[in-house]
Amino acid sequence: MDVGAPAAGWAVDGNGNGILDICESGLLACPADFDQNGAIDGSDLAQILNAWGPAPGLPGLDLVPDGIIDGGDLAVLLNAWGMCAE
Ligand SMILES: [Ca+2]
Ligand SMILES: [Ca+2]
Repeated sequence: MDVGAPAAGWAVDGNGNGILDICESGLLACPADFDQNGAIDGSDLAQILNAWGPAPGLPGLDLVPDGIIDGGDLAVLLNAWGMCAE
């Protein structure tokens, strides 16, 4: 297990730049805050729902990186629902 990988599913470099995606945004506590407004809310939920299904080009939205936006990704978002910890 690499340092900085809190769970196996998060240790993904989806855009291939050599930096784990979760380490890249500076919003480690809030990976599901897609619009980066400081809260996981309806607008973030809408992005998940709009992208629902196969999503090979959406590593940011694919919270459980398996190339598909599905219930697993939705669950991550819902579990983190609310204001983000800074
Ligand atoms: Ca948000
Ligand atoms: Ca997924």
